[in-house]
Amino acid sequence: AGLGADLRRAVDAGELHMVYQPIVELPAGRTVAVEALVRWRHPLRGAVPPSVFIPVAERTGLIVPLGAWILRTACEQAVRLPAPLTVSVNVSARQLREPDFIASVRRILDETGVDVARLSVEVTETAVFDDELALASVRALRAMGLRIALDDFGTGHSSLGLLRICPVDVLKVDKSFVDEICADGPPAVITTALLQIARGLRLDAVAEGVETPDQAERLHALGYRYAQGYLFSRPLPAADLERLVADPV
Ligand code: G
Ligand code: G
Ligand code: MN
Ligand code: NA
Repeated sequence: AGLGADLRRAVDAGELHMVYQPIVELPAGRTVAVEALVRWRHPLRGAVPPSVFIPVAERTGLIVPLGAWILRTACEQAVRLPAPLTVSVNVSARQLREPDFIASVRRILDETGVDVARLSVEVTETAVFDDELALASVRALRAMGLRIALDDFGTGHSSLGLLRICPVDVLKVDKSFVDEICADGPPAVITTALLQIARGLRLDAVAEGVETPDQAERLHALGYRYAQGYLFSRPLPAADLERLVADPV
């Protein structure tokens, strides 16, 4: 069977689970938030990465029930984490365009009893670019009290004009820019510029994909306050995350 049919079966069979990657405050590395990321352990294929199955789910429309399951699971996790830790959930373009999306979010918030202040959604520039339906959903989420993060910032259909029409609280600066940073390398022109934009607009900036102490030091020196990446932690299963935040090292 194709991946689409397999994925439909997998959702029902409980083969999917969520992992959570810490977003930390520099320089100490205290966890202030987590990003929820979905994982699929296929009984035969092994681990299928979301970069493979999320596009399939978007194409087939399965992202709608899958996205609802992801949001519900992340909300249940947020309830179990100590305040003021927030949970950030990726939402795809297809979900944002679904007429029922906002009603479904409302239902999940009600049923899980999560405080909306503990919840962010991550959307890409491309998802909201030139799409009034998607923009309306983002505005509705913001009006409900969720924080909005622009994911992979700088790599999509970038238009700085988007920052004027789309409500945003957090810029997530893409790993590809962070990769260019090293202590004795050329000046980090794009990461510097993106931080200035965030500051000017009073947004938080998160540097993504930080892998080396060198990058973390340089980001801190540039003025970055928040970072995420394998240097601090891989995405963790719920139990490991709960241990980490209960007993920080
Ligand atoms: O976790 P990983 O780095 O393998 O994710 C690869 C891609 O899949 C990223 O672009 C990420 O945003 C996306 N992704 C991971 N988890 C989710 C999810 O729960 N929902 C959606 N819509 N995308 C996700
Ligand atoms: O597109 P999005 O930013 O949502 O994707 C996040 C993805 O990046 C997650 O799948 C996560 O596994 C991956 N990721 C997080 N930190 C690092 C890192 O330090 N290095 C690499 N290569 N990938 C990372
Ligand atoms: Mn993300
Ligand atoms: Na990203």
